[in-house]
Amino acid sequence: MNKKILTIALLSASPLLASDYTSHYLGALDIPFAAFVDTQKFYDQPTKSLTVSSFSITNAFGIYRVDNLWAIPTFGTTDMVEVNVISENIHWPNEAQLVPAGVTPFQSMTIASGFFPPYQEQGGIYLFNMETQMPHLISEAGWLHHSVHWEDINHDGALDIITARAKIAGPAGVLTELLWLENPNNNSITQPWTEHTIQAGPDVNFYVGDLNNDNALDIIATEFFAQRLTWIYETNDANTPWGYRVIDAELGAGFSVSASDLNLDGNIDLLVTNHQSDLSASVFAYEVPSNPLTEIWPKHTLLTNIETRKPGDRQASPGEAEAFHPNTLTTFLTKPWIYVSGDGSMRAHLLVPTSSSSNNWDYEERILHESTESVIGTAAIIDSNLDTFTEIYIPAYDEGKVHAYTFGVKK
Ligand SMILES: [Ca+2]
Ligand SMILES: [Ca+2]
Ligand SMILES: [Ca+2]
Ligand SMILES: [Ca+2]
Repeated sequence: MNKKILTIALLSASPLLASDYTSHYLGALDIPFAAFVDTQKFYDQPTKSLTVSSFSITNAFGIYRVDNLWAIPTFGTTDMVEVNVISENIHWPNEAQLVPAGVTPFQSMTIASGFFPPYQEQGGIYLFNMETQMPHLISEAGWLHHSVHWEDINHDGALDIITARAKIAGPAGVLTELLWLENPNNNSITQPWTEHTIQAGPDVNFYVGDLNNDNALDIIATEFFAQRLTWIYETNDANTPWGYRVIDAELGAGFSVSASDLNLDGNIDLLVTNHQSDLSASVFAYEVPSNPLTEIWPKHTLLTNIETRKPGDRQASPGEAEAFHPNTLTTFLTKPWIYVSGDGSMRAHLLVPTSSSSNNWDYEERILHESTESVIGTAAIIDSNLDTFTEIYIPAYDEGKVHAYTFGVKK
């Protein structure tokens, strides 16, 4: 074999340059009412575990933990793992996230909880001591919260919490706000943390980062009730510490937001979904302009007309969207694919870029998973066995299952 042929043979076998990937079903875990799935690294585990939040109007609530996740893709089966209870006592848990090291003198999680009444009443942010299984409410009760983000807002060396919340307030409508909870910096979790309102409007999901590299925080909120996408930014002015701008007033009921370089032009982009019951159900990308205060944020529709197939008044589509690489070796080398949990579409959708050009925002839609009866919740995307191929763990809420998929090179 001459050298040239050998080189071509090696390249064609390399997942780095493979143009396409196929998915493989690995099996399912049984978890009743599985709604949100995430991965976290617990101190007593060598690799990341799966955490699953579950809730139901039948008052079944739970946060579960699945260890030995590496065994699922490695053995091609879900039989090797077991599902353990973290808590079944928090009403309507949404995201459960490990607290960063050093914040509490023991391993703890934040549990953001609450839903529409009557599940609003006990909603709030709980610090959950994993050693004693004791939850401590550190925010005002009676609001529905979805998640938290840790950031030292007042620069005192102690991480504080940014969160968004909403309260159904009867005839007055809905109260919404983005706020931060001030860490008392004394290891105390038995008293409420001081609340600082940032901005009315944000309510469920938000992203925190520095999008324009000016060392000032940017928060992007998908306002569900006000139906718009907004930018909240840190200023240098102590009297007006936060600014606010509407990016898109035509979003519809805002749902998920994340940030990554989708078109591989070196600049971070926003990946946003709405949550609509009609054919305006969509996935959008927004580019961050060089002057985010004065310029339009260019908007691209990546997927629209998502059909809500689940019957019922409150059903809508999609859920969250997340950029990922089917093979982690191609990170930074090729455009990411996009995973979309369909929620009421009862499908898990994949968006595969059809061009490597950064001016092209076209995607081919593929259906990774389809259910006949179940809404699809928030998935976890991770290479659980470190073989460079990514796994996706997809909760099918009404089936009480978490389906596992992995990827391989298309032959
Ligand atoms: Ca602080
Ligand atoms: Ca910034
Ligand atoms: Ca970009
Ligand atoms: Ca893998």
